[in-house]
Amino acid sequence: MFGKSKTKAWKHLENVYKHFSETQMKDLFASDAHRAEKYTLQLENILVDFSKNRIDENVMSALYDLARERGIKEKISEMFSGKKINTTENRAALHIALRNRSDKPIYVDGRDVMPQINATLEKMKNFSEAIRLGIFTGYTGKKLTNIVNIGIGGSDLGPCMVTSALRHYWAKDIRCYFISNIDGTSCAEVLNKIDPETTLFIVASKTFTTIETLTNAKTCRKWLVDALGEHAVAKHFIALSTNKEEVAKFGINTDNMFEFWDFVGGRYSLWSAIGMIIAIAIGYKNFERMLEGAYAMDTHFQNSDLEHNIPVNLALLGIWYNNFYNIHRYAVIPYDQYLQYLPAYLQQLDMESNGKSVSLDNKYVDYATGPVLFGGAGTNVQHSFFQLIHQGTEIVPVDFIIPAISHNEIGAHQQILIANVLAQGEALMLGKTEEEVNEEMEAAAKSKAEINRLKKYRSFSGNRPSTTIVCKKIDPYNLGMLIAMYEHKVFVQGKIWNINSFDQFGVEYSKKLTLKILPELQGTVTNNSHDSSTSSLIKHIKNIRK
Ligand code: G6Q
Repeated sequence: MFGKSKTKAWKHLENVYKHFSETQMKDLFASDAHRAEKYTLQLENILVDFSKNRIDENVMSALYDLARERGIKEKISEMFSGKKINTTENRAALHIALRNRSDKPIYVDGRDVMPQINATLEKMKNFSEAIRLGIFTGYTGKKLTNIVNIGIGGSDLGPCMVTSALRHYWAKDIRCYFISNIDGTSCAEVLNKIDPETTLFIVASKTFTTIETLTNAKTCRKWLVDALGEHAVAKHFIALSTNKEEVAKFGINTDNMFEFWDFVGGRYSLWSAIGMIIAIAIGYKNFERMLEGAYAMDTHFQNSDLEHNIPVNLALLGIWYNNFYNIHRYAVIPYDQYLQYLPAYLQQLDMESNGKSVSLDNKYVDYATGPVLFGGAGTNVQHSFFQLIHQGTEIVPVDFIIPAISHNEIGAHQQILIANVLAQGEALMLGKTEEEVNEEMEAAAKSKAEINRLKKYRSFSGNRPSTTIVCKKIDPYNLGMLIAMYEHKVFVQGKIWNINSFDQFGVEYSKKLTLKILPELQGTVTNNSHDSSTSSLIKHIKNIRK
């Protein structure tokens, strides 16, 4: 496709890079009073300012050419049409159907998937309302107010991130908990806090075969049965899955099962039944608002030209750094405490989708694909890894996300928060020269010797890229837009790299490896086929646990 056997647009970009790479953003700002305006896009209440990136018109036009060459518009249409773009698993990728608010049908194998999606949404609506109103109660008749989601990966990160992001919208008497890790601590810490009579367990697993989730669910089931008896299970356990058979085998009545389908990838599933805990916490109306927000972004993504398309622009910036500047990392820093889990969520979305090395043409790629993503909530991270982002030898492009209005407007908190995020972006871009340090220190009456000793340490190279995403307020609608924006960004990058963003054989491989070692640890099997490190670690740990 490209890489070693480079395409025209790719070669052109290499050439553009050669001439542009040393350009300083502060010079571009100085020479163009309209730069911010030129590189800002807005969709409803979300504004994306990408002017503090190492780009100019020439660079962007070459990047748009690459997107055109890769047929991005056509590929977007393919996804929305229900084509089986997940070729290695022979599946469509239809998370967009889950939030399709139009009357338009979407076909897979000639069958419209919308009726089943809408039927499940209706069932979710009824169930979540019945819980919130205390109509569906626990076995002893008490209202179910402790909602525990048991799931991992895609069946945990999305629901956990969204419920945390929308904490402000929770019903007053509802408490949400998440059990994901197989570490017994994960279960123990939650079970210690809740009362069986008022607890609903939601077992969320697409396959219903994931060892962590099933083990955690079994432990919780036993805890409940010990307290209330076997008959209580039907009133305290529901399942979210694509696998009816396994749900029944586990002992959850399939009447209490909320279905989704194989065309919904785990990391794209929070819009489906997997979002049940969200609907219970914030109410179905708000859940629906989130779907509407995502739909607004979907519509924008589908209909806007490349130049005005927010996810496309974000994707192209990532390609520019990853494949031309050889910067294979980026950070997402939400300046909002409620969004603290967003980086972890995006880490899965991005790294599981585009952490691939084989192209759709069944060839090993000879170019970089998905970058390493990390992040955390600001301002906290300014006091930890931001040192490296400001002065380290690694360049880390950053996405800053900031709501203009907080759900907790207390005194000057929000203004101080906003001042911090804007200061970071400006400082990263401008930097500070040794001359500027010199002047500053002279003004502070420092000695020549002192200035010479410290000026290098106190200077900043600058020209460090960032994108600032301002959201009016983190409400369900805007959050839906924001998440969909990142989903589509990842999609576009996958298409440019010509990889399948919708499979995850690496995740499945780890699941299998564990099942091989487990019986050895339990002493039921001996196996001599490991490398010597693994074998001696097994032996060492078994000795300690004797
Ligand atoms: C997501 C991945 C992975 C998956 C978990 C849990 O896209 O496939 O994170 O969600 O491994 O799988 P189950 O939902 O099947 O338990």
